[in-house]
Amino acid sequence: MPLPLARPLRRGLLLAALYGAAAPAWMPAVAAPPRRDGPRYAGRAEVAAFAAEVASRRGLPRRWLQLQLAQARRLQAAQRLIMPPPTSAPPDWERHRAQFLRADRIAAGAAFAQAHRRWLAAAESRFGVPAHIVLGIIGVETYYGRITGRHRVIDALATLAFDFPTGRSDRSAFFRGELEEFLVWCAREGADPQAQFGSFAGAMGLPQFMPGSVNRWAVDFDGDGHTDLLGSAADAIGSVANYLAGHGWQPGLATHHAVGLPAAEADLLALLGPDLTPRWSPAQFGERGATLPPAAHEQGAPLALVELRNPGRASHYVAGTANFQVITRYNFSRFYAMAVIELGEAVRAEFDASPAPAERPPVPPLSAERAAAPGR
Ligand SMILES: [Ca+2]
Repeated sequence: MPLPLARPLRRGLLLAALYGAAAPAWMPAVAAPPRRDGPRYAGRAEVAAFAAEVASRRGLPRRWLQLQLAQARRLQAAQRLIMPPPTSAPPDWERHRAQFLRADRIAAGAAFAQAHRRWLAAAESRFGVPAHIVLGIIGVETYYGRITGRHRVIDALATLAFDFPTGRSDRSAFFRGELEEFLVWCAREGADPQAQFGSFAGAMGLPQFMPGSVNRWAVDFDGDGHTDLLGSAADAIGSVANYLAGHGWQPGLATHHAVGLPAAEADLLALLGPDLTPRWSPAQFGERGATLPPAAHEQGAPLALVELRNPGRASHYVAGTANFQVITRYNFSRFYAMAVIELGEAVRAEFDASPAPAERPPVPPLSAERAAAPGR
């Protein structure tokens, strides 16, 4: 294990600063980091014990771990935002959809698709995950790199590991694990733990992977020797596709089909399962009085009736496949999955409709892409 070196992996931010307004649309916006005025974690007995545990468990230098953790500061925003709001509005699919299916986000997605089309094609070829699904996830997560989080990851994770707020189920053990994974990643990459920025919960980069997911699912898709989900759109694209493939994505299977509802409420209730697991064949949908397009019958794959609620108004329904459920492994929410799919489809349509720029360089053959993208 090489000794960790200070190499901030924020090439995207640095490039965006250098290029100014000419920076490509997908690049992260440059924003001043928030003030860091919480108390440091130096001197806390449980932090020192954690450093010793991680040192022995993961073979990292104990002194380096202690030095890094001692510089972490308690982040009030993490404590506040990890708590659910006191009065949250009931789930509303149309409102949720409207947050993401906006013309500006769709245009940003088309620009991102244009800039990185060869990596999207390479990821689709290698992992079987369609480009528009990857585009939907990166667009919902970070607006194509514009909103990747302004909090120091080490502050966020240390706060939730050692000062998880009371009043809800304690998830500090999960965040201790994520803090450990973060330090392992920094050591492996030679990245400075004090210079990594992400969400209030420690999610990182264009796809907002938690550090444990970075270590398990992220890939060095551009083959530069580093796994960099913030500075390398190629790595982000390959990593999202690898994550979905690793969670059971079935190449060629649609995510969902339109569905006509049965007339009888008993049939509707029967088709609405307890979760998103596809339990019914298209023929069984038909027996319950639900109608499906020919493609659903041709594919023949099991389906789940997915309700997307609109309080006070009619719900929206689709027939979800196993691939719909796979998207919820990224974020456990049917609204999330449907927003990813619809944003991805809108970006694809925008990209397909936009004229090819005169200066668009030729796309290398996919075989060359595969050669440039080494193994997981
Ligand atoms: Ca890379």
